[in-house]
Amino acid sequence: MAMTSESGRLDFQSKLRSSRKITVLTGAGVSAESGIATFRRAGGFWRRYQAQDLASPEAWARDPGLVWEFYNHRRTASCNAMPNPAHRAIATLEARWRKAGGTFTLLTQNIDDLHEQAGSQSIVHLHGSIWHVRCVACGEVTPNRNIPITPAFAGSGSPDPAFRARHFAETDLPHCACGGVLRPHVVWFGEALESKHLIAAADAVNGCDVMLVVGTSAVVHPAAGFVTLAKRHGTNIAEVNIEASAVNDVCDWFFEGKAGDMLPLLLDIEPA
Ligand code: BJW
Ligand code: ZN
Repeated sequence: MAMTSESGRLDFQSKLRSSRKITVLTGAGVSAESGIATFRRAGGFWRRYQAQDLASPEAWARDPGLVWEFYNHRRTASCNAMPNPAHRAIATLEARWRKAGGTFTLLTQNIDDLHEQAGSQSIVHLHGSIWHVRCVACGEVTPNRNIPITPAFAGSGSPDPAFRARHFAETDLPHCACGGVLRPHVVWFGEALESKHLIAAADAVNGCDVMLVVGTSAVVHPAAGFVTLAKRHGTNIAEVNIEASAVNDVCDWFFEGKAGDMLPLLLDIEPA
């Protein structure tokens, strides 16, 4: 749909103000202004790889050291990043709605914790967390903020295609107390999202008055499917993005621009 006009913005804000239940879906674009790379297009390259090609069980099976190097680099970027005005505007909206007795859920595809740092509370991390690891042998999930992930990865992870890559041996990888190799606790292509997250997302969509879709290309399922599901439930949907996403045609409003510029203005309202 075409970019929403000024009167459309007022229409959106009026609808939002009278909403009891709000659900927000975010993607990599919401963290872009915090310096965290997106997945697709030009911004999604790490060395000669497209980011989503490393976020796969096939890449892990082929070369877990390379995958850990990629995540080690992203952990460093996430550690150095700060929430931006978009994260803060979403957190403020939640606080206002909670105080007024409304319901608010943030569904994020992002594995960083910038939403939490901004103060968001009701968050569903659909694709996992960069700050957790999981044992491939016993399945135990543990928080882990080590940078580098093991001493062998010190100084590794440069995204520069000219970087002289080295091969990491099995002994260089992080290990669980049981002896199994640890992997990032994230959801790769072909892997199932945690059922508790799918249930929470379905609950958030069910009966929601307004859904806000921010900074996602909306090509990855099931996350993108929650937008079309909301539409089928009769929810009004607003998109904030620098370009139209794959779900743009089901949106009632399209606010074209950077999330950090648009959200503080759009969400500067109190519940009715
Ligand atoms: C700005 C901005 C600014 C920039 N301001 N905006 C139905 C149909 C078709 C396919 C499928 C389907 N159901 C399942 C599939 C298969 C697959 C899939 O979706 N494939 C499609 C790509 C074709 N899905 C899966 O495999 C999922 N699993 C599954 O369905 O399992 C079923 C199963 C059941 C039972 C047993 C076994 C299996 C899993 C999907 C996992 C996705 N994982 C990743 C990696 C996570 C870990 C990590 O981060 O490393 O998730 S891939 C990657 O894509 C990552 C992201 O969360 C996700 C979405 O990307 P996102 O956030 O949209 O980023 P970009 O880069 O694409 O877009 C950025 C946007 O921001 C752009 O629009 C910009 O314009 C915008 N932007 N700057 C505002 N400043
Ligand atoms: Zn283990």
